[in-house]
Parts: sequence; structure tokens; C-alpha cells
Amino acid sequence: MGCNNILRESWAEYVGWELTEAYYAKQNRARPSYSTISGCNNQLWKKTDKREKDNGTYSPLFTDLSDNYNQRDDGVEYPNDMISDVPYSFIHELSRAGNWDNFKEELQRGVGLGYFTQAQHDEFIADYDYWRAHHTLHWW
Ligand SMILES: [Ca+2]
Repeated sequence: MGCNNILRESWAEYVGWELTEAYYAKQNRARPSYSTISGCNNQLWKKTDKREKDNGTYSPLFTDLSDNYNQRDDGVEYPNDMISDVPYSFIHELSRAGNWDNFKEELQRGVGLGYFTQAQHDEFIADYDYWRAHHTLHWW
């Protein structure tokens, strides 16, 4: 695998974000819905970001399953994140998918488990499918 792996980098960003959020919660501070505390939530990621130039691999793929902020509210160029509060256990399973096809197959299970609707799932995955289709040198 190369260093530009969207699954791996996005997972690392999620862990950093989640730990920072947990720390703030422990300090009795409200969990910010759109936190820039850690800089790991990547809410400004766009499907048109290039891999290296715009840090395209540092996406909110995992963070968006947990956070309750829909960055689409900031503009149509951002993902329509209508999913929130997916259990960590499920997100962790997704992190072990290893490649994009396995990730998508696992994510689909979330519909049956009631974590989100099919429509929310389809909207969630659309920007990443677009990103993948427009990047020939990607490592998933
Ligand atoms: Ca979000």
C-alpha cells in the first residue's frame, strides 16, 4: 500500500478527532458539533480534492458517521452528511475493511442494523465513489 490511502488516513483522522472530543467531554465541555479543536474532522473535504495537493486522502469518511454536523449546510461542494451517532463498534469494524469494496459492503450492513436509512447511506457514499472514479492512482 502507498501512503495515500484514504481509508487509513481517514481512520487516523477519525481517531484523533474522537479522542479529542472525548477529552473535552471529560473536561465537562460540550461536544462541539463542528469542532476545529483537533483539526481532524476534515469537514471541508470535497469530492474534487486532489490526492496530495489538497490532502484528499484526509477525508471525514469515519468522522461523518459519528458527528452530528452536516457540512452540506456550508455549501453544495461538501458531502451531504445526514448520518450521526453510529456506534464505535461498527465504525471500528469498517476500519478493518481493507479496501473500498469491502468497506461499502460492510457499510451497507448499517442500514439493516438501523444506524441509517438506505437513502442516507447512498447519499453518504456518493461523494467517495465520485472521488474514487476521478483518481486513477489511489490505494484503497
Ligand atoms: Ca459531518
